[in-house]
Amino acid sequence: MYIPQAVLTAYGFAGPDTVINAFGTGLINHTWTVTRGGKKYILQRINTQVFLQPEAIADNISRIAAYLAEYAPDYFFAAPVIAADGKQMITIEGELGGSFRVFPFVPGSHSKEVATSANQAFEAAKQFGRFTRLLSGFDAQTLHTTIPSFHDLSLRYRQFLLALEQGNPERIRQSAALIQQIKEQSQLVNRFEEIQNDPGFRIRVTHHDTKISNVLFDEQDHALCVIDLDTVMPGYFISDVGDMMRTYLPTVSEEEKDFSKIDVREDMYHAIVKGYLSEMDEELSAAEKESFFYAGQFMIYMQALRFLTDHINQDLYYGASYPDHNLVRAGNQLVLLQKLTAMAL
Ligand code: GN1
Ligand code: MG
Repeated sequence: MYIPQAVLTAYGFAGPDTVINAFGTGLINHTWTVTRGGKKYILQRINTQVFLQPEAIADNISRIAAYLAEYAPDYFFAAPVIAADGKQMITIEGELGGSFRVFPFVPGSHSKEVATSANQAFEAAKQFGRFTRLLSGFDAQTLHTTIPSFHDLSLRYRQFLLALEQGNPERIRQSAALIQQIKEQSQLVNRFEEIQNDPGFRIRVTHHDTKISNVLFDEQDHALCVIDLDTVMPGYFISDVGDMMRTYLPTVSEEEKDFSKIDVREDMYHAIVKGYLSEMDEELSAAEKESFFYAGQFMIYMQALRFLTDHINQDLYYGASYPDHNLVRAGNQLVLLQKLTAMAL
């Protein structure tokens, strides 16, 4: 992926003394580390096919930063670096362009690709809970929706049904077993619709991408803060708790092809609930507190749906690095869903 010279210039990174390396494994944005003058930064190119209005992200982040500075001044917030023109994002038009932004690399911090202990899951869940709690006085509805209907399970299900009508016929035939499994569990969509109509469920400032690599840890494995605020939008807590379940519970990642290795780590489940409630206990209603288990099912099922829909639509959204990549990912998520559902938690 190409970084335009104008971007490097805007951030003072032009010239031979800058070392740039690829960083992380996100599926949507491109990320690099930049080292210059003894300082380290994170440079990111936002995928503008997915985030159609990158300025909306910048505006959300500025407003959240201003709110936290006023009402939670002790909260550690990893604010973006302001470029030469005073903006927090540089947009370059054209095919080789894109929207770029830079964050300072927090000294002494690290992120993790996988959660390996219940303590890490607790720490991460606490930070995501804390983020939402500290913003409980901020009117979530005033945030821009950076990806419309991002976690709307009903819409995702309709998109899946549409793909079954209009997608690649060969791939539809090949996916028959997984399509069947998705259809058999559509009561999870009905449950989501009940939640949408339940006054016991509140819309809050929600992160929507709670994988462990979006948490910064210090050297003692104490979590410092959450990062990657691109999908911070109004939402339900089941999105955040659910994506932690989806990504911290399994023994292997969504990329694992050997499904016999997929198992649910029960201690991770309890650590997520405990960590999240350590901040959100007084915020959540009784109805919400009864939905932790559903949260996991909701997010795993939605991810299976999204991967399978994308496979049928010829990998337009996620891309594929080998044939049937998204079919394998969907199969992985359905095994995980089955393992979680079978557990009496
Ligand atoms: C995408 O880019 P990344 O890996 O942070 C996706 C998430 C999925 C995830 C699955 C904007 O996140 O919703 O859960 O892939 N983000 C977007 O790996 O679609
Ligand atoms: Mg992300």
